[in-house]
Amino acid sequence: MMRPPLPLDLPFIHRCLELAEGPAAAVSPNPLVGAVITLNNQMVAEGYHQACGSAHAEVNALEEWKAYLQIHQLDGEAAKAATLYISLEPCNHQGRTPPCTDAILASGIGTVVFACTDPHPLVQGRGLQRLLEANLEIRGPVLEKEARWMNRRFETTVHHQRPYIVLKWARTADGYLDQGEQGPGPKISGSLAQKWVHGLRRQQAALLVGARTVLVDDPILDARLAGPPHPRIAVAGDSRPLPMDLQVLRKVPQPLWLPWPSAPYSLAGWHEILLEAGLNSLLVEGGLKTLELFLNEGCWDEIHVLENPTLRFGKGTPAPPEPENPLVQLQLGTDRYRVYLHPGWVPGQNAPDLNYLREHFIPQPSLT
Ligand code: AOF
Ligand code: ZN
Repeated sequence: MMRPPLPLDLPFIHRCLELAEGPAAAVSPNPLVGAVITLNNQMVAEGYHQACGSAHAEVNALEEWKAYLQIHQLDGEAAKAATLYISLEPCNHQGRTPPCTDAILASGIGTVVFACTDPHPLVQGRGLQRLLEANLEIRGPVLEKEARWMNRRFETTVHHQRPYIVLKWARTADGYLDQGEQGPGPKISGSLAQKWVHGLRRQQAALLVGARTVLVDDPILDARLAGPPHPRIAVAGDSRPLPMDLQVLRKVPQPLWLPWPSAPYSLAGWHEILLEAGLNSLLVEGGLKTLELFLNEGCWDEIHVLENPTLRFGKGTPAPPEPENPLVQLQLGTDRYRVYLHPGWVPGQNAPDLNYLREHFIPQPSLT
């Protein structure tokens, strides 16, 4: 039977979201999912989806549950009294892994509480339906906006057939990205901001830079200050080969190549290539021309700007204009940090409320 959630469901679904929220780079193109199993309102098992192709969250939690049953010498009757909490409706189809509904039914667990349904065309309520038909009690949705927001990369691919797009740039106090003809110039951001950028990188499936930026800046483009997984590297440009002694090519000899769009500008081709490669999110790190491709089409979800308030170049490549009303504005070490959310994301409607969103973008203590 489908029932509305109970107040006691909230903390357990909250824990599912906490478990799930990991490095999105590892699970792409899949969603982030967390699961908890309770018995008499005590948490006895938990699990999360760790990487694309590996076991789903509920399967991992069920493994722990089986061990709990054995240790405490409990039988099937205990399973009937147990509740499985899950941040996403269980799948009911054979993908890279078998349907989770089979595993849930085999476990004999009597109640399932979910945060949100799975928008994947092969699921869309079918997972819940199957469990209902087998007479399980189902409660939900719980924290639906928060759960969908956590999976905004996955949701964007399903609903808009494109990756979730994050633009990022660093600028001087007088509004320059680099010193233009004179080369990149001194590093703009301080060490704390760089650490934060590495955290932002490992949350996306891929990093994109223009070929010219790779040549001129010779960046390393990984997430070493935050740790693995490192996102895939994509390079935009014409097909001329780049010198193999560039730092990024020494590490990743074959980056994903995105041919520069020809007139009229269209990013649709890039979206196709990225989705085909299983990449559900993209951090665009420049240069200006590459950023402008996305800005001119209004094709972005988040913009992150780091500004060094004491560094001035006087001339060079101007930073793109910023939208109005940053969602977050704070000091990050020696830098000013601003985050913008595309107006298509409306707090309280297709995204969580403003306070939740702001909190979401405040750097985590582990990075400070
Ligand atoms: C769940 N629990 O933890 C996840 C789900 O190829 P597969 O087998 O990994 O299936 C991927 C699809 O399964 C993915 O598109 C999404 O619809 C769902 N993800 N479902 O029950 C999980 N990660
Ligand atoms: Zn599944």
